[in-house]
Amino acid sequence: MFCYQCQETAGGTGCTVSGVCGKTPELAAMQDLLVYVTKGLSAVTTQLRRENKTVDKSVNRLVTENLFTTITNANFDREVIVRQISRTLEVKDGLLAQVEKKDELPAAARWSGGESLYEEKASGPDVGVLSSKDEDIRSFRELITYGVKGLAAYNYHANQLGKEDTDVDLFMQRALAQTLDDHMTGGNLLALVMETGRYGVRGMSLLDSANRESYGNPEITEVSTGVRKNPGILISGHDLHDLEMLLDQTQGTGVDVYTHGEMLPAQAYPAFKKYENFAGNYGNAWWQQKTEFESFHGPVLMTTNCIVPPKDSYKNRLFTTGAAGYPGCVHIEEDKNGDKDFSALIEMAKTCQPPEELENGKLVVGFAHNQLEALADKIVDAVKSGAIKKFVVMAGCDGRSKARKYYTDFAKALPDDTVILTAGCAKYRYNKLGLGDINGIPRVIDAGQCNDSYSLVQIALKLKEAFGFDNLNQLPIVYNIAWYEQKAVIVLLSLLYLDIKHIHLGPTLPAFLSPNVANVLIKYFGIAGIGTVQEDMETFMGTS
Ligand code: SF4
Ligand code: SF3
Repeated sequence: MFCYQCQETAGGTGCTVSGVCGKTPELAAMQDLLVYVTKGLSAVTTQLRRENKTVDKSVNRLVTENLFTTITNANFDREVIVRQISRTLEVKDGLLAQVEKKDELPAAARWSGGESLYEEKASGPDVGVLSSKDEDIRSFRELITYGVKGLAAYNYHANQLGKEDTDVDLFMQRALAQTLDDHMTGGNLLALVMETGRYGVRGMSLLDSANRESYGNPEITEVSTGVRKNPGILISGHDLHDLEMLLDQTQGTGVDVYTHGEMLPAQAYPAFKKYENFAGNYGNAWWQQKTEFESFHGPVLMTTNCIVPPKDSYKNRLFTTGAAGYPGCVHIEEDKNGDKDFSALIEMAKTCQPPEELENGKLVVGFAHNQLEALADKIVDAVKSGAIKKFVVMAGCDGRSKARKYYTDFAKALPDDTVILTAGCAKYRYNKLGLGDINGIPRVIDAGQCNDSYSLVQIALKLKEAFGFDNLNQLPIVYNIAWYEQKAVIVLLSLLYLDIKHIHLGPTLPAFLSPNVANVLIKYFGIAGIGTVQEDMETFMGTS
């Protein structure tokens, strides 16, 4: 195996024996093959469209689902991946028969074979990261592929809420096809990286409107981190539609529903507040789940990444749904109407002890762009009066690397006249520090999940307008972003597309950036890594 798609890749270069995330070589091989056949399918659909032929919308869903399934910590179930490969090949073969100019298609589009051939194909020279021999071309291709994977995750959630943007789907497929095209030069691929960012903004905007139209505009909300007396179900991941179905089905059962990790921001949507059994948030970011799922005592529903391979002590209580999966854990399927039956979790919860208290505090969430726009005048005044000197965007992911303590220390060291703008699970490094407020504006402004980084962009655009600046880089905003998996890649590419300069990315730069590609990003965008807290405080604040 060779995988370097996430920040925790072994030795900072690549997982080759097994994944730090728990991915086995067998699973890695099948995920590589799934990406390969999905690219092949995308080359076929892109060619068909060029030939003015229609492609059924279900194919868009298939591409989105396949990519989402392969992001870090989403699906560890080899059988699911094998099934997706077979389904993809079947669909692809049917479409391939309609292509007139088959000679123009890459090998991945023409390859087909039964399940008995998958292993051999997956470990052969055509499949996987190392199939691109030139390290810079490989680097660009992987950067685009990971960006498109992140975009697929957001597209998937929007699709679940009945929203789609055909241009996003078509782009994803064209981009995947172009990563197979040997005529694409480094320059062409750099342009495609930027285009990926452009569609990243579009995908996040699509999901933003899907969420708001379905559940209302998030509003400032105090969330308890304590526990109640009833047994509970813990829901984690990013899928709000799953949460809605779970809340509906738990009414009157005596079972409470708690959020975990990236589900915390759901607490700010008006539509969910009507449920009396919607309890607080339990625990922290994904990587602490081994202890937190244990002490929760009740069933846990993983709607997306990040799954940590579970301990036997609670594995029977771990359920997956959507693109998430883990072998041996019950997967809740969607029926043909898109509904899911969570009765197995509810019945189990009734037999479980209530959750054990981990803490008993409050978190303030709900600063998505509408809420921030309502506060814009107050924020602008605070900046003009000098009460707020700087905003620091610290959005992104959390992870288990010890180096991430940097983000807690950095947040603590920030001067009192700075405000942190955050989104994603990176926030758990500093959202319980009690950093206070500035004239009623909290010093940690939490816009929501990683995809809600879109809200941070919206507020930056609003401030730019309020100050009459020409571009976003003139604002008193600095970027110190933490990344882990591929959704952070699409967020980063979206920021680059918006021409945001001098983003610091940590705790390490992606291993999939070759030295030359990294230099391009440094030269054009001023991207940098992180240093020590003191060094970075000087860089960002001009003070230590
Ligand atoms: Fe390694 Fe990350 Fe790939 Fe898992 S996803 S195998 S930790 S690089
Ligand atoms: Fe976190 Fe996995 Fe990326 Fe959605 S839950 S930000 S890491």
